[in-house]
Amino acid sequence: MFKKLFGFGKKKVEADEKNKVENEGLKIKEVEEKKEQEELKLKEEQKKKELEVLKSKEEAEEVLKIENEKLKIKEEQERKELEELKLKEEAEREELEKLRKKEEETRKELEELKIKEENERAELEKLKIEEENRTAKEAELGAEAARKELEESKEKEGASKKKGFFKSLKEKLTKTREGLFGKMKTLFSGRSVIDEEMYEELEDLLIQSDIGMDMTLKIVGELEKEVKKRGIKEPNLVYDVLKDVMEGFLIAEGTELEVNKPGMNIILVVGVNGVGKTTTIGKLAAKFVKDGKKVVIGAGDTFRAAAIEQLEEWADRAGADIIKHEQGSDPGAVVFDTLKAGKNRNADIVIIDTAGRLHNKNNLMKELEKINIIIEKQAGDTGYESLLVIDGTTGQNGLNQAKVFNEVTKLSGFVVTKLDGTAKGGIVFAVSEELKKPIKFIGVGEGIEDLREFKSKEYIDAIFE
Ligand SMILES: Nc1nc2c(ncn2[C@@H]2O[C@H](COP(=O)(O)OP(=O)(O)O)[C@@H](O)[C@H]2O)c(=O)[nH]1
Ligand SMILES: [Mg+2]
Repeated sequence: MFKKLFGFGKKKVEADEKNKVENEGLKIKEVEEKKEQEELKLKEEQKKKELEVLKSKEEAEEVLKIENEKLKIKEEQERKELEELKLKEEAEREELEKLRKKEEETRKELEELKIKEENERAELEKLKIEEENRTAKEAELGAEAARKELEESKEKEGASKKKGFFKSLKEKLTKTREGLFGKMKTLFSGRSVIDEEMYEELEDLLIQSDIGMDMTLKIVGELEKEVKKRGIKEPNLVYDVLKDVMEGFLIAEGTELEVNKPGMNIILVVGVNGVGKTTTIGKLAAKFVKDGKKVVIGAGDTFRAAAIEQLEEWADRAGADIIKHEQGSDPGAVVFDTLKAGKNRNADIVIIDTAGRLHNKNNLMKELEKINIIIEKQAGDTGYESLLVIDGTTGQNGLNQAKVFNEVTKLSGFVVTKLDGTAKGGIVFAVSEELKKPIKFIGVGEGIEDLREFKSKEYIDAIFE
C-alpha cells in the first residue's frame, strides 16, 4: 500500500512535474505569443507611421505641384507682360519714326517754299530791272524820236495797205516760217522712211519753237495716229498732216472780240510792262474808228508819265478820245472817269490801259480787283472783254506771267504780240494748251495795222511753207 501509495505519490509527482513543465511551456508560449503580438503591434505602428510619412510626402508633393502651377502662371503672366511691353515699345518706336518722317517732310516743304520764294523774288527783281531799263530808254528817246517812229510806222502802214492781208501776214511771220517750221519741211523731205527717229527729231524741233513739252507730245502722238489712219507712207506727205493736226490744237471758238453789243462795250487790257499793251490798244482803237465806232481810251497806267504820253499819241493817230489823270494818280479813278465819259459821249467802245508792274503779285491783284469791280458795276450783266497781252518773244517766261494773270483776273482771251520778231511761233500753241482760252489777236509789227484777228487756219498757213 505504501508502495502503492508511494507509487501513487511518485506518479503524482511525475504528473505534477509534467504539469509544471507543461505550464512552464504554456507560460513560455504565452510570453512568446505576447511578444509576437507586441511585435505585430509595433510593425503595424511602423506601417502606420510609414503611411503617415507617405501621406505627408504626398501632401508635400501636392503643395509643390500647386506651387509649381502658381509659378507657371506667374511666369506666363510675366511673359505676357513682357510681350505687351515689347509691343508697346514697338508702337512707340513706330510713332517716333512717323513723327521723324513728318518732321522731315515739313522741313522739306519749308525748304521748297524758301526756294520758291527766292525764285519769285529773283523773278520780280529781274522784272523791276527790266522795267527800269525800259523807262530810262523811253525817257532817252524823247518826244522827237517817238514822233519819228510814228511817222515811220505810218509809212509802213501805207505800204502794208497796198498788199493783201493774207500775203502780209505771211510776210510778217517770215521768221517763224523760215525758222523752225522751215526746218520741219526739210526734216520730212530729207528722209525716205517714216520711223521713230523722224518723230523724235520732230519733237525736238517743236520744243525748240516754244510749244512746250505737253503740247509737243500731244501733237506728235496725234500725228502718228493720223499718219497711220490716212495710210501715208512717204515722209514728205507728213508735213501736210502735221499742219492739219496742229490746226486742230488751236482754240477756234471765241476768237472774235465781243464789241458789237448795243450801248457801251468795254475792253480791259492787262499784262506785264513792255509786252505791247499800249501799242495794241492804239491799233485796236484805230481799227474800231475805221469801222465807224466812237472810241474812248482810259489811261489806267498812271505809273509813268511817258506811258500816258505814249497812249495820247496813239489815241491821236487812231482818232479816239482819251481820258487821263496825272502821273501817280489812282488807276481806279481813271477807270471810273473813263467809263463815265464813255457813257456821256455815247461811246461804242471803251478801252482801258493798265500798269503791268508785277513787283508784287498781291498789289497787282488788288489793283486789278478794284478795276474789275468798277467795270463790273458799269457793265452789269452784259460783261466785258478782259484781254491779256503776252510778248511772243519771251517764251516760257511769258507763259508763266500769263498764268499769274490768269489766276488773278477773269480773262476772256489773249493777244500775242511781236510774232514778227521771233522764229518761235510755237508760243501760240502753248498758250492755247496751257491757258485754255482763245487768242483773239496777234501783233505782227509796230505799225498801226499790225494787229491781226487770230484765225487758226490763216496762222497755220502763214507759218507752214
Ligand atoms: N515788233 C513788234 N513790236 C511790238 C509789237 N507790239 C508792241 N511792240 C513794241 O513793244 C514795245 C513795248 O510796247 P508797249 O505798247 O509800250 O508795251 P506796254 O508796256 O505793255 O504798254 C514798243 O516798242 C512797241 O513798239 C509787235 O507786235 N511787234
Ligand atoms: Mg503801256
